[in-house]
Amino acid sequence: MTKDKIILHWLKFSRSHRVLWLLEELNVPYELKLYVRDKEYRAPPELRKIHPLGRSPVLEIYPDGSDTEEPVIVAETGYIMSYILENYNPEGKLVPASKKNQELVKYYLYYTEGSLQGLLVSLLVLSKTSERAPWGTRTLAGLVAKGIAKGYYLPEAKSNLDFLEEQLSRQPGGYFAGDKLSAADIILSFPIYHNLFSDHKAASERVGQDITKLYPHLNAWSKKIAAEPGLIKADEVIKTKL
Ligand SMILES: N[C@@H](CCC(=O)N[C@@H](CS)C(=O)NCC(=O)O)C(=O)O
Repeated sequence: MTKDKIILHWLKFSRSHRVLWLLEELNVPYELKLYVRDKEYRAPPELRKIHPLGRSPVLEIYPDGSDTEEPVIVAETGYIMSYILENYNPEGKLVPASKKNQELVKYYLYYTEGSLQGLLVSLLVLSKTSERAPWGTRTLAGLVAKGIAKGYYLPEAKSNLDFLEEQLSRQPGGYFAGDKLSAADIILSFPIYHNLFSDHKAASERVGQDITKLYPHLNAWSKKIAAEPGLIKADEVIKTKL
């Protein structure tokens, strides 16, 4: 077991839950620092003391538990997850057996935040346009935002979901990289399960089609993810602390 003191800076309703899940899955000891969003849905300013971008997740690591040394700060979910797997996973848990699937996991660790997540965040931001626009301009602002979403972000998001559906349909085990849970599934859980399929009715309305019918493999995978013991444990950990 590592002697490093690992602090996870976890923000409510955020991508940081995946890091908590991974730490639980690997039985890595950690401390939690919890943050709640303000009324503008932003992270509190204290997070900027840990990393200048003020985002979550962030890990603050004290090598060998020493409080006197400068901590190692690790940001960006994909990098954080690689860092944990490389440094705190001597038994190689969650690592797929084949080289091909190991490479696929790496791909998804980059892809999820690099290509997919930004599209979903942009759609969310655009959907708030009319309520944020000055009074009197709301209808027009809403129409412009809808036009941008329809003209670019929605087709791009759909093309990514088509791609993921196709990728998953080629995996007989029903996971993204092989026949068991891997870090690929954990990182994809936020955009696919939490953002879309956990409230598939709302997501279907935004997409304009029933996403459970459009993406049956992603739907079945989401149900499996919801029942994953590591995710359930991570949810429980938070429930006791919030
Ligand atoms: N690409 C970063 C994104 C981190 C990020 O933007 N996190 C959001 C939560 S989902 C955040 O901290 N938002 C705070 C804010 O917008 O004030 C990652 O993968 O970790």
